[in-house]
Amino acid sequence: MSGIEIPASVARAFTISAKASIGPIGSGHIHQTFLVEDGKKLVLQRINKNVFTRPEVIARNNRLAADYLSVHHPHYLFLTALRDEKGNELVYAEDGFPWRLYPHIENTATVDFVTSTDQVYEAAKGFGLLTRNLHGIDCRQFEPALDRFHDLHWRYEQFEEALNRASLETIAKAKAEVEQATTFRDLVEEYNNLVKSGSLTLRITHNDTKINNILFDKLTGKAVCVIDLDTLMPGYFIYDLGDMVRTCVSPVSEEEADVSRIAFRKEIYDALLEGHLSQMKDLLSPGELAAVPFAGKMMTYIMALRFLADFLRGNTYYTIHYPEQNLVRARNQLALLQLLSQQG
Ligand code: GN1
Ligand code: MG
Repeated sequence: MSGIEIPASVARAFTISAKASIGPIGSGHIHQTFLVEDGKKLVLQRINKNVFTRPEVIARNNRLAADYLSVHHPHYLFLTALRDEKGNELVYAEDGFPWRLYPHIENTATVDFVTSTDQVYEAAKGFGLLTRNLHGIDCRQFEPALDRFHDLHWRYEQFEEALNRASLETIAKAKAEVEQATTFRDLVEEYNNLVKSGSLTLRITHNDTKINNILFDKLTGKAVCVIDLDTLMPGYFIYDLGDMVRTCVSPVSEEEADVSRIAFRKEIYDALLEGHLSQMKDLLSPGELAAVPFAGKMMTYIMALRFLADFLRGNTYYTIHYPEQNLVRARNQLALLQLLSQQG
């Protein structure tokens, strides 16, 4: 259990009855998410306002996308928050934390790791379709919900800063990971050069395309819709492609402590690329297509640096269930990065 109670004022605003059964759902690292069964099933979420300091920006970005899609792709299933009785999508509890409510999509499920090429093809197609359907929307209308979210250069600087401020005891625990992380520093240069070259186009990207952010139909295995739209904002396609590579190619998730179980599955990678390009290929320039092999390395490196920086800072950002969890995650991501780098 998450240990967080649903405030009475929030339950009232969303007309959730006292009889409702409420339990945790999902495996996100940032918010608290609950499945509410109250006649019908609903998904209630407490937004972590320490991370998303301006939750209205998320709501506005999502609204822009929803309005555009309802005109240009009316049959596309885009999940939007339900409104309370006053018409608000965000309901603020007394402690200042905002809450929101979503419909629960029946007969769907998420997965934490990929088990087949069909499944990864579906997921990659699903995430690609989101960006494809939003092609044509004016990106300048969107505000970043989180600044410099996938800016590898900035993430590296944040890691260095965390290292400079960490205690000697913490650094000693993370010695091997810190050393390994610095050996991939060239990827930062590669990222900077790619951005400077101007060959990447800003599009509306999901920016959190890990495999458990897509709902699959339980019966057919088809991708039904994408979830977790907090970071729907302008970005480069390599962010979404890269995060899929990061979370799909290995048979184990980022939580796996036994690095010997991490592997690069070529057939999964190929199917992923095929699925994504089935939606994106005609939108991508030759310069963008040339950046495909960089995508997975870049996003895996970002997560290694972010997990490691959080460990060095004393675990202030990601939810952890045991003290060394962020270090384990960083080690896991560095092992995966090593494998991805061997692919070229
Ligand atoms: C966080 O909370 P969740 O699981 O949706 C993080 C992502 C990371 C992910 C790693 C806002 O996402 O960027 O890729 O953890 N989201 C934020 O599992 O930092
Ligand atoms: Mg997320």
